[in-house]
Amino acid sequence: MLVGAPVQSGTNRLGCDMGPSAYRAAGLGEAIRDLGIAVTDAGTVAPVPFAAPPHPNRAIHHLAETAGWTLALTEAAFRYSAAARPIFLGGDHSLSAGTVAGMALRAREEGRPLFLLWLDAHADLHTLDTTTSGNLHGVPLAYLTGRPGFEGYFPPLQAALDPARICMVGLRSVDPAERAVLGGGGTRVHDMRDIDETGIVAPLRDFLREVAAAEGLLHVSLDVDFLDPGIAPGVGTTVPGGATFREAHLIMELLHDSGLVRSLDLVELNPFLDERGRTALLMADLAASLLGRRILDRPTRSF
Ligand code: Z70
Ligand code: MN
Ligand code: MN
Ligand code: MN
Repeated sequence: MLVGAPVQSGTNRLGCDMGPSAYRAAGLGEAIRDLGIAVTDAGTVAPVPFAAPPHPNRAIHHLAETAGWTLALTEAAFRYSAAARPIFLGGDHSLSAGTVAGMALRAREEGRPLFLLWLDAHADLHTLDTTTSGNLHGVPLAYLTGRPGFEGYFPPLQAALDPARICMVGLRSVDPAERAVLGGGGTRVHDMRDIDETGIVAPLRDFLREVAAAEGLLHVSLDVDFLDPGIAPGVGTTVPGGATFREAHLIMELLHDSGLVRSLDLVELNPFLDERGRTALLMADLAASLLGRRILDRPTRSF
């Protein structure tokens, strides 16, 4: 199920609100249907009002609006995941504060643990007190793991994520305050150097084995800037040295084989910065790879 989440309050560049339209224009729904998978479009979520007081960190902007999106998307993710596998069409990465919080409620409802695969150049581990850019797409993982300082400013977190059930892949731009807490609580962290040295297959298989053994639900959050800007230029924060076309597709295929993915975020696409839709098309292609096999069959759970 496609769910539009045109959030752009978490960044300082306009354009992410066009993301859902770009994915639809790129034919994401048809690409999934071509795999023989039924797909419906739930339309577009809207933020709800949220009263947040001014924060002492004066760098922060659009706090109440981002908190309102978080509340709306928590509810939407919980509701849509009851009978479908939602794909959230972003929107900047602050939207994951809502979608993952909602999936954590879904997992709790089903009596299963939630696991999170975070594919991103960035750690997104700032708290409201440590962010210096004030861009709230840099805080979702701190919120989701229940780090202090969000009380009263963001919706109360009903089910915090266990940091030991998070796997971060693709890191290559981390701020000092994030560096200080990176890997805390047992989070798996694989930066681009790890991928260069040893590849992504072994660590990803290891994580997927853990998800399967725990009978967990897996949520995947794919930030455009995980990919190399040479193949994915349509994003506000390009960071050189990202994942290649083949690395990204291989990850999607391993995820497909695992049969474990319940929900997906596609975030940070900025169609205003894209080149003839190529980033939207690539992200749609990756999402389709995650959902279905197009070349040779491998046995399910061959990870
Ligand atoms: C930086 C900050 C960020 C995404 C950029 C960058 C954060 N750490 N997150 N793009 N998805 O401003 O806090
Ligand atoms: Mn991000
Ligand atoms: Mn990023
Ligand atoms: Mn970004």
